[in-house]
Amino acid sequence: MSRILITSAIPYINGIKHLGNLIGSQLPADLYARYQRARGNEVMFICATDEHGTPAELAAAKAGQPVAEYCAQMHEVQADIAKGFRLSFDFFGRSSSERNKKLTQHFAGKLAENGLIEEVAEKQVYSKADGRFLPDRYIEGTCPNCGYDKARGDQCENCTKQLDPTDLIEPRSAISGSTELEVRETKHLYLRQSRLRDKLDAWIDSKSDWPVLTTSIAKKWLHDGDGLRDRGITRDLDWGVPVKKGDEPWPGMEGKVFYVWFDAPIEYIGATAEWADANGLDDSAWQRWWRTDKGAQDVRYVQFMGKDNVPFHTLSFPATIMGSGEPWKLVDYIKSFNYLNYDGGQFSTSQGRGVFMDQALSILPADYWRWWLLSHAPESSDSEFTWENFQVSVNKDLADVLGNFVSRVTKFCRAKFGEHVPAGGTYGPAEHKLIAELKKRIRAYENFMESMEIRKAAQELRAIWVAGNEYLQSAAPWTVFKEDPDHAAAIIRFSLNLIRLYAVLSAPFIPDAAEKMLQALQTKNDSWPDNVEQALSVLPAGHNFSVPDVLFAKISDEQREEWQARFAGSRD
Ligand code: B3M
Ligand code: ZN
Repeated sequence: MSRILITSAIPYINGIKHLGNLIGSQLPADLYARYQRARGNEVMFICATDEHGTPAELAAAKAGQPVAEYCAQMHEVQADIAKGFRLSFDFFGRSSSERNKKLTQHFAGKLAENGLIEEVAEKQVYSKADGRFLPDRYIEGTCPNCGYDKARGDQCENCTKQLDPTDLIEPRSAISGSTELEVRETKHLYLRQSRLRDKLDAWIDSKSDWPVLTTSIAKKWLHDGDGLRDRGITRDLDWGVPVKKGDEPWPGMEGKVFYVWFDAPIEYIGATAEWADANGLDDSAWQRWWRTDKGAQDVRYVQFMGKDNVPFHTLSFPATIMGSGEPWKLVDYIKSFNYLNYDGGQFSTSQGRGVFMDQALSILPADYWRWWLLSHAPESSDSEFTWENFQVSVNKDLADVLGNFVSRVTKFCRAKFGEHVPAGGTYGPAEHKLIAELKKRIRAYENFMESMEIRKAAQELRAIWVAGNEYLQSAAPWTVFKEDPDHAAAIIRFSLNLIRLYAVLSAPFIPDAAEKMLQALQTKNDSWPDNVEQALSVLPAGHNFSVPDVLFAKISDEQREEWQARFAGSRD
């Protein structure tokens, strides 16, 4: 049994995420977590809301709520939606937790002890109209790297470059739109990550098995850019982790907070500590996942994120961990994703374009979305959601192939043999041929799941469903029954066992349907098919079952057109 720590990038607290966000981190992380649990491994799957900094402050101001209250409320909203999508976090934490505050201050203290923090008198953009400094997202303008005109003060969404507000061309205030800006002096802490360049470089070089998308972004900012220049890790904001050196005050830094991107990844650790607290466990329970001197040397740590988050996870966060000089667990594998586009354009939170997580669940159950999103994950390039493609995928893969198989087998059995697994006959050449094919395909499926090649895993799973359908079609128990009911009984016994096998294999993708299939078969046996022959004899003759309700309803053309029109504009 292995121990696997899985984290998904933690979504900003400001508002409900769209389907592009979901497939960019949380959903593939959930797939992997479910699969690893099904294989009997010990999994710790962590996510949280990212609650600090300008995104939270701006959204709370817009909602007319105090920021703490806004965050508490939005955390519950996001937690509910995550449940709706069956995201199986072991814990869904909050970066504003006491745990994260203490850990963030602890790391800052260690970095300072190790000479990796510098106090810099810095020039910052000040808005006269707003009467305040404008850090990060409080300021927008044109990206000096790619020319995108809606770049934010902390990062360009378009080219992923990390920015400082003073880098922007033609800057304007995100609060008032004012361009009456001036540069004033203020003091901030800088993380001297450039000192860790060689260490980071060697570390990334040692990760030859990482996806190209991950290493190419890391290398780009390590070498061609100034991605590793020393960066400010404090801000003139009210909302955030107060700047302290461990438990000690930090003279000159009163009233300032840490930058949201400094404390956000630390929340992966913070949320694991929150998990221990919530379960009445002591510190050793979370430390065995995070401290290599306390058990985490045996842990494999995998992170999931969209490509825009890669620089922070390959450079800044590892710099924090390495720079602490303490034995914290570094990530072993980073699975990153391109973007999912929406119907000829981009999903956009700011413009309300696309389908948002709550809206998706209001029209169809989670499994429909999970299947489409995972089987079209933007792995090697950006991918696109269209309603036509969604309709085809759901109707063919889920309704015609899987759903139809389950329905035909259970209904035919009920009609001819009753609602129990029929006795008689034996498995013959057709069954053994399918077993041989399944053996190959299941091993391939396992390999793709292990290596997180999600589209290929989905393709293999679909092929496994198709193989069962083809078997049933050619075995034709409805014809055989007239001449040789015993033979028909063997075909149906085999097919009912296939349904159980499908439930087990499909559960990471479509957990609700898998659960319904097992319930209909009245079995709790969800053991992984290490041995395919045995797996197809789990349900013995005489075992009772019931015919389940339709697993997947088809999407009609009318529905598709209605949704297409409904989601054509922007939200609100
Ligand atoms: N909240 C960005 C995002 O939601 C940011 C990720 C933090 S991961 C530590 O895409
Ligand atoms: Zn750019």
